[in-house]
Amino acid sequence: SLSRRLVLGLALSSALVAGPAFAANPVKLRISTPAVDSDWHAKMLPVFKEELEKRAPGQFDVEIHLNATLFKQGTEPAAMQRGNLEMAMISAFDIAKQIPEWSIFTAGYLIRDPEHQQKVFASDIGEEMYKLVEDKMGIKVLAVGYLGTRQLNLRIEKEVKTPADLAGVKLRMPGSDTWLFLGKALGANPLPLAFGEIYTALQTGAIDGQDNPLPTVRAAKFYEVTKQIVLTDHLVDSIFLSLAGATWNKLDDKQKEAVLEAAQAAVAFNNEGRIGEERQLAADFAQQGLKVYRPDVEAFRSHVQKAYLESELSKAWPKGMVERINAVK
Ligand code: KDO
Repeated sequence: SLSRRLVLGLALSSALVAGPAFAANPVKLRISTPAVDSDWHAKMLPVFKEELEKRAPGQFDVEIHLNATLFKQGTEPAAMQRGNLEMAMISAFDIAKQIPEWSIFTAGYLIRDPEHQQKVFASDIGEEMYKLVEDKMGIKVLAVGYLGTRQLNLRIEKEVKTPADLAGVKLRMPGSDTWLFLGKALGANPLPLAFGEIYTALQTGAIDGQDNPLPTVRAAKFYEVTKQIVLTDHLVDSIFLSLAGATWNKLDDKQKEAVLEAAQAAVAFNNEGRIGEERQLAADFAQQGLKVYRPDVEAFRSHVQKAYLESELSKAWPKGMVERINAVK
């Protein structure tokens, strides 16, 4: 029939036309993350989806997969590189596995605060470092979000004032060399474990503690199975909202702009919510009966900075980069 031929003809022409996807055939963007639903970096994903829909109606099909149900924590970059996943929120630790220069952003006590983080990545430093990710990993970083400032959260009652007090303490870290290095630099005995297994490990005593920003301690309910929070402020952590290069390259300029703007809107939502909540949470946890205190932060800072500067990791850092990062005001 004529209408059948018309439909076939349309389908054929849309398959042949390069450039913007047709509304009937939107670009699928599956996002995989270990984040739990009430954490800010999970809540920012529907914002990304809405903002993108506003800017490019019908052109994208954003699918959000939380709790590492689609891909295991840390496997997202490889999945994007192999063409099995379109989007993820990756960490500097994930990137450092493939680009040693990036381990600079895994170092404790380098980025000073969320504002410093935003400024560093908005500067030529960010431009250079993102280009490495694009060139060497084929991954496009869309925007950097503030994951929060990492603190120690322990189930044991021992008071921790200096790195020496962490000797023998089984501290869960995410599973990669650079994460374990950070745990060791803090003075602890680091054990690798996926995010989704922390709660049970705390509950059963398989680990003595974990480190995460306070909003995550709340969202994942770690406060239910721990006794204290030691405010070390040891890592101002980032999360990079990223797109597989193959997907990025399929987009036309307008779609690229829409994706970048939606990513910015999402991280702005995350940053605002997280920074506001983070200010409140120490007091909230104390009120719930957890012991919350500031250790000798200078002792942690000098111990951690020394460990990084004397390590193999820092040999791969771009020349002069520490100074350039420090100079960002
Ligand atoms: C974690 O496993 O402790 C961590 O905070 C590491 C981050 O890089 C990130 O993967 C995060 O978990 C997840 O998004 C869960 O919040």
